[in-house]
Amino acid sequence: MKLSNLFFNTLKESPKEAQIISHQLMLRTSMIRQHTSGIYTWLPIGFRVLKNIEEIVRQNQDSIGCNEMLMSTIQSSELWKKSGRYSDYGKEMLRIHDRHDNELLYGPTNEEVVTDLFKDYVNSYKGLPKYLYHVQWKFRDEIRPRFGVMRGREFLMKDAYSFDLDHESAVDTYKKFFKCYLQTFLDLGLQPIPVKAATGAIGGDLSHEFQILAKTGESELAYDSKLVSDDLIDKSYEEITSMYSASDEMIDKNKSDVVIGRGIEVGHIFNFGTKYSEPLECYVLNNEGKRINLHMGSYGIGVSRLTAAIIEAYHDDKGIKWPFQISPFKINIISALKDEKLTADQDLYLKLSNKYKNISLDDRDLSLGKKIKDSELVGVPWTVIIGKNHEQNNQYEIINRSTGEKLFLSDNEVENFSFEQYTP
Ligand code: 5CA
Repeated sequence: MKLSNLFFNTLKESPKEAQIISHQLMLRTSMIRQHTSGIYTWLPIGFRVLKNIEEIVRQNQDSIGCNEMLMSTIQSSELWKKSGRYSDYGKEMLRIHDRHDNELLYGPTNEEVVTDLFKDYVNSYKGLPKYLYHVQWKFRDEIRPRFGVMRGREFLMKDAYSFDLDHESAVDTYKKFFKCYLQTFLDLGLQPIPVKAATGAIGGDLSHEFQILAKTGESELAYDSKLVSDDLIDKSYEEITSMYSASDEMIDKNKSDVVIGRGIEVGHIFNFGTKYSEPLECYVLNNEGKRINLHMGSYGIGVSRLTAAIIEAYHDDKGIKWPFQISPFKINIISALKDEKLTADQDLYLKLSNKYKNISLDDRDLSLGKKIKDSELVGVPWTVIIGKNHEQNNQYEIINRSTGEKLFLSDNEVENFSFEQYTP
């Protein structure tokens, strides 16, 4: 993309309303714009990041056999009355009346809808287990929306739902999702800490939150330092969950050998048995013709919250430092050559665009210094400068956003350079 076409501005100063660094940087780089309290427009750069995160989450869900679908944002109140949650949910639920005075709501989560859907499609135990998910906007009328998209009212969630024949098989499913979540957050460049959690409005008896460490996190955490080791993903569910980790009021202050920190909850998984399948009559018949209510779980990831959480994990005083796979642009090309030699940047742009998606070319009428500053602020992993070195020695200057290190490469070397090998 040519930056002269890109709809964005960069701000030198942090807007006053932003209290935490991710919110400040998201506003300073035109990723988001507040529409009204807790509700945001995703501007082009922010939207690119959101899509990249969504895609990594999607690939991981698909890898354990989940079916992607799309349920509506607006739901009927009927099912919620059956499950008993229509009154339980209270003021957090946005209730709407249509022209016929039917009670509708903007979905805060989808257990009821998916259970009602599933019962019509599965009637034999042979089709189980099955996993369904979607990535869809949710609305929760939070008392205190704050920190930008970190705690919004409208937010993007990946929510998956599992259907198993019995408790034992549902727990196996739960463990599968647990490991899948660890892998997802690692793929996003984050270090997840699973914490045994309260089940709240979703219900059930088995639940974990996935927290990532950040000074500005909303939850206080205490955890075994082994939980942030490199080989966590190779350990079994049992090994991992036997290590100590707790959040907020569940913290045992007398425990020794634990690290205290703050975290951001980026995912939450639940196993709640037949809590919804009973009232919504989601069952199969066994060989004696007896009704067996399905055992269910739900598994959420805060996709829009992750944009902010990743910035909390990766930034410095110059701006954002995106992990390569998340970055809105992978390489930003800046030319400092005079007009008549302008084709060198266009040539490189075309060549690199053949190899990588999402290359940017800063062709705006601005000084080299300002362009470099913007590249750093936006957090693009690599900046390629075509300047004096190119004129004199035919070399490109490559700057690594993370280390600040500069490399000087020839035409050939630039084309064959492994830009994806980058640690933020
Ligand atoms: N039905 C279950 C799992 S699908 C559920 O709704 N779980 S949840 O309430 O824990 O939400 C899942 C994830 O959505 C959370 O872990 C968090 O990362 C994200 N999330 C929840 N509320 C907000 C919010 N107000 N703003 C941004 N993200 C949120």
